[in-house]
Amino acid sequence: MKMITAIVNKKDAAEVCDALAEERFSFTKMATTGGFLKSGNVTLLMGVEDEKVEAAIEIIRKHCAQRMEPMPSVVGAGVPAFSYYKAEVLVGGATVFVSPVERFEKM
Ligand code: 2BA
Repeated sequence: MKMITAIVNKKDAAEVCDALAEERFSFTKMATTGGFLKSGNVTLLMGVEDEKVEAAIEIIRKHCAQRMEPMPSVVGAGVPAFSYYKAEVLVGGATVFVSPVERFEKM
């Protein structure tokens, strides 16, 4: 079994979750915040059998779009505004980590 941790744009989250549920994947949806843009995104935790990992990733890939997002003028404490030379960043489609699961139990 693997744990898929998928960080998706909140604009794509509903569609991704519907598509995963339709294919009977189990997942936990968490409201998260990107460290750089400090705007909301959604993180999905999915315990997935090894042979279904690629299918899950394909669903995520299919439903997550790349988009340009505006950068805040100040991105951290003490950091001066620099949006005048880079006003937008390319975000997504999704950021996906696949990790081994040592043990899985439901009780
Ligand atoms: P954020 O941290 O808000 O980052 C949003 C986008 O800003 C990133 O898109 C990337 O294009 C840009 N960005 C991030 N850090 C940057 C930096 N230090 N300098 C310049 N540009 C930077 P994505 O790469 O598609 O990431 C989307 C979201 O996925 C991120 O939101 C973060 O929540 C998560 N993420 C991405 N890579 C990660 C990683 N290695 N570990 C944990 N979370 C990650």
